[in-house]
Amino acid sequence: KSQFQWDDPFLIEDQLTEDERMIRDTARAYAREKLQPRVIEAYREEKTDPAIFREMGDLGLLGVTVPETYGGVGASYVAYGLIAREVERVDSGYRSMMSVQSSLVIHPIFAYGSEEQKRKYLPKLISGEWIGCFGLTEPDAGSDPAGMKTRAVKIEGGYRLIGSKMWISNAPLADVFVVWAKSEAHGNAIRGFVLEKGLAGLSAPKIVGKLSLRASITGEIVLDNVEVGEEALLPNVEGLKGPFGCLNRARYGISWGALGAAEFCWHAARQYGLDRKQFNRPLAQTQLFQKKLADMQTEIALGLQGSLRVGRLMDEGRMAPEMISIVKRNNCGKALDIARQARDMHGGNGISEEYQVMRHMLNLETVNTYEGTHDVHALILGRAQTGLQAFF
Ligand code: TGC
Ligand code: FAD
Repeated sequence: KSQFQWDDPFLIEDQLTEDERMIRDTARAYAREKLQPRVIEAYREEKTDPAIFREMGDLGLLGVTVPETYGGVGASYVAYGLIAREVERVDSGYRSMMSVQSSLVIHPIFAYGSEEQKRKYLPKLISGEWIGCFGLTEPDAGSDPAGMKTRAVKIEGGYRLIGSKMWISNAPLADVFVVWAKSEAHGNAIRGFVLEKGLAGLSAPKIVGKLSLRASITGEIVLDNVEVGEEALLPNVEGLKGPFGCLNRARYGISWGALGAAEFCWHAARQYGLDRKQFNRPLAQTQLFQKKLADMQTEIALGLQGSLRVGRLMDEGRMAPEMISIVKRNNCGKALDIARQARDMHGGNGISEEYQVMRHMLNLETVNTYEGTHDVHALILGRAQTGLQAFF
């Protein structure tokens, strides 16, 4: 009989390549040594350290899937998922910073940009010298981005952008803004624009008072008649499939990341149950406690296997977005349940910052909401199997 490995029941480790393990180990060491020591204070004080981008860039953890020509390492999507898992084991906010930079800023410039845009922006974004953000959501258009009001008006030699974006990760620190707007010159189709910090009329005020994802800065983007040249337009995509092509990648990464946070909570609950005695025996020696641990182990093992499969299909060019809806939705929902259980299993200590499970729980509320809410992904999957759209 083979040995059962409680913390890797389906032997995910065996299913990775040597390169993937190497990248994962780099991310794991970085997360443990550099992110973990700063996260408790960063969360309490609602502070985001911009140096994190440079640190990640130096280790090759940003834009990993981009080929070497533009500064990446041409790694697999599985490797990208593994980075998300390790970073989010520490904090969802840090994974958010990484995934926005990699999937929502580097990817659209790589996939839809001109050669000049790629040469100008990619190396500096991949090294972390420049910080990027992605503006799709608006105050009145969240789950329904087609309802956006931001517009691009044609002017001589370029465009004037008018509108505002809401809940934008990294925005107050950003040097580069990928912004989506309806362009009058393109029949009102949604088009992407790459803007740079310092443009007249462009500002990104910080949103304060978040009770979730406090280590990752979030802002608005205000576009008050921002004038840009023709070279700011992403030339190679038109319509919602532009931003969705980026979201596919970020959502996939989140499916791994959320399970990293869940693994932290599961391991913490297990250890707490082994260490703490009530009624003269370890909490871990009670049936209820063990059932909760078994549920956590099961959901995490199944979830990781699902994300790995979707990653392999992405690498083979056989990904359908609905596959990503399954793993984003399920893994975020399960991770949130696991974090809530782990919080409870720590008793009173569970609400203390020192034990960290409550921070993960609060973060996962956001992770379950952004990049398509749990229910929006259900509707995507419902539509795909009935042929009937139930959004409106
Ligand atoms: P629909 O009619 O379904 O599609 C419009 C066009 O888009 C194409 N498309 C996709 N293309 C690629 N990948 C996908 N996943 C795609 N989904 C749709 C589609 O083929 C069509 O193309 P075409 O050429 O025929 O025009 O659009 P809809 O308006 O009915 O959409 C409905 C819905 C609900 C599926 C969609 O709007 C949705 O997913 N809403 C959720 C919005 C969302 O996820 N926002 C995320 C904002 S960014 C963010 O949260 C970052 S947080 C990051 C962090 O900090 O980590
Ligand atoms: P709404 O769309 O108003 O949804 C409210 C509720 O209604 C949800 O429960 C939803 O599931 C439900 N609902 C909506 N439509 C339907 C329907 N048809 N049927 C049934 N139920 C429905 N966006 C960006 O563009 N870039 C970013 O970097 C970014 N970062 C973020 C960071 C944070 C911390 C947060 C909180 C959000 C971020 N977002 C970002 C925005 C995020 O993507 C949106 O919050 C999300 O898409 C949901 O939109 P909404 O908040 O407008 O909620």
